[in-house]
Amino acid sequence: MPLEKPAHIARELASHGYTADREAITLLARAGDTAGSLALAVEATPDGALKLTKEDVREALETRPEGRRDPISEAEPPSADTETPPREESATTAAGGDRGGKPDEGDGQDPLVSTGTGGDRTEDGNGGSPLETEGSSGITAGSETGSEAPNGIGQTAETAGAGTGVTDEEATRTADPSLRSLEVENDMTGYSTGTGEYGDFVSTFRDRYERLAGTLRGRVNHRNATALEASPGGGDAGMVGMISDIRSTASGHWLVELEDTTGTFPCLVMKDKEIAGLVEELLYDEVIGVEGTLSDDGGILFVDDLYFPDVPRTYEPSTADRHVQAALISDIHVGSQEFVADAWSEFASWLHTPEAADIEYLLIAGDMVEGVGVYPDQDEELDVVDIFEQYRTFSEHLKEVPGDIEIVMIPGNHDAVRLAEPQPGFDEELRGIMTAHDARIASNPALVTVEGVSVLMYHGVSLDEVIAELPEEKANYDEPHRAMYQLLKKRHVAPQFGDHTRLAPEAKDYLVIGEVPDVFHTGHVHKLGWGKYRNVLSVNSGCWQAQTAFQKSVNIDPDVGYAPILDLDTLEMTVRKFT
Ligand code: D5M
Ligand code: FE
Ligand code: ZN
Repeated sequence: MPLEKPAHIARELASHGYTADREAITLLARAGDTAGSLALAVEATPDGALKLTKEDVREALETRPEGRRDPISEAEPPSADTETPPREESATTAAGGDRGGKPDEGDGQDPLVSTGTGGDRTEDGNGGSPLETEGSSGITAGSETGSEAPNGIGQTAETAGAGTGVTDEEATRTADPSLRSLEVENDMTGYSTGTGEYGDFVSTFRDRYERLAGTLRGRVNHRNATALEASPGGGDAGMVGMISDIRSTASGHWLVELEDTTGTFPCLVMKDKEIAGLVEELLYDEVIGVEGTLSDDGGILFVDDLYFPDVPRTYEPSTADRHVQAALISDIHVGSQEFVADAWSEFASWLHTPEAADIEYLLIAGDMVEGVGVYPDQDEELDVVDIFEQYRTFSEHLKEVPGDIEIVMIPGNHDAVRLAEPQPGFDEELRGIMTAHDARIASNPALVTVEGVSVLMYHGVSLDEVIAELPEEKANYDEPHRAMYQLLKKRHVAPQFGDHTRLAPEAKDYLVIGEVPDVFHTGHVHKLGWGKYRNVLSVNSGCWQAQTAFQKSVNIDPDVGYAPILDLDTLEMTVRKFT
């Protein structure tokens, strides 16, 4: 394998325990006698340093003895763009936006990733929107992006690939770290106060209720449960409460019991009302508002209108002030026999190419490793059986990623942190293993603001629950973004407590979606899907793990080796496929 390719240099460095800036890699790729230069650069790197900088490489090359130069490669420096680009599959834009309310409305136009690999596709298979493509090498398909269209019709398109015309200047383009900004909010790492006592659950639910009720009270003419109970019958009434029970009555109507801080009150949704269709979207423990009329005896509220905390229809996301991109991935599952190391390496290699020069951030939404004892019989499919060894191996793979990319990681259900949500970020021991890149480690969930764009990162265990509980057309594994829309609508990442989703009681409910994010990023279900709900771009990244025996048994066909790339200045998406 020729060492000159940037990817190979990165891998070679990773094997020595180093990450490297892209510019350092480019310099090495251009230098003759790459192996010798690499050895010199490593020697020139200060003891204890984990990252090879361009200065280290320059210093090494300047002091290189003449005899070690390679006249052939100096005459024809291999450039980064001679490397075979990854096979790219389709990429379309998150078209859609707010189409007037319910998450399912207009979703027929949400782009779906198709698997075509041809370089001359002109449609995204999604309503005939014209898209141009541009092959990156003439061999493989180009990536495609489309700009947002309000209704999926008449999308314009632009190409994303750097193409064949990349010059050496572009190849060495470097990021200016002083332009970057990255803040993490709602990170509960180190702030867990819960003892698991009953009182902690009361605090969590109270906080959830107060914060979500706050968004509903202005919209609903409400009274509390005790006041409603004391009311004489008849007349208009409303309530804001947490769902404590949902039952169908003998005559097919729905009895929804709402709870607030004063008590509970029964609310009846008649089956022939239009809003009856919303009942199938309801989950236990979510907070809603209702309005209607009190029965003559005052004992029940007949519901005419039902409100979710929701995202305001007028929500306008923020964008970055410059053209810069973030890759949104998850579910790497290092340590599993099904971890697809080749696809990962191809992705990491591609990040070193000029095409990926604008990618300055990498967000990883959980399941770095396969873990141990997560599911029954999981040990039969483990490649690395020791959890710390899994993280060490993961860390080695992460070193293949350019050293100048800012990384944010949150844990998932396979990671070695507590399973109950919110999950604190990795402990000191694991951080010590994953020191490369100096990644930002936060809790699951966490709100990460990247150059003004707020990204709510959540691993996504509750998506299984939303998909199991809601009708197929509202949430399914093939369109995981729709399940995400439901979480946005409920303004809570894991509303229903007690089934798949385990909750760790804390003084505050960190799972409430307090501030509306500009982007919502999840993983877990190993399916790729994205779309916009009321202007909030929802992206479920695929995974880097091929189908497991369990997934085969239940017909889960994972989307493996996809890297959704987000333009932070336009909030447009491109998806790259690596095999
Ligand atoms: O889970 C990936 C997806 O597969 C997610 O939708 C849960 C489901 N899954 C995977 N293995 C199991 C088992 N053994 N039981 C139930 N559900 C499972 P992840 O947790 O990311 O591996
Ligand atoms: Fe996973
Ligand atoms: Zn998971």
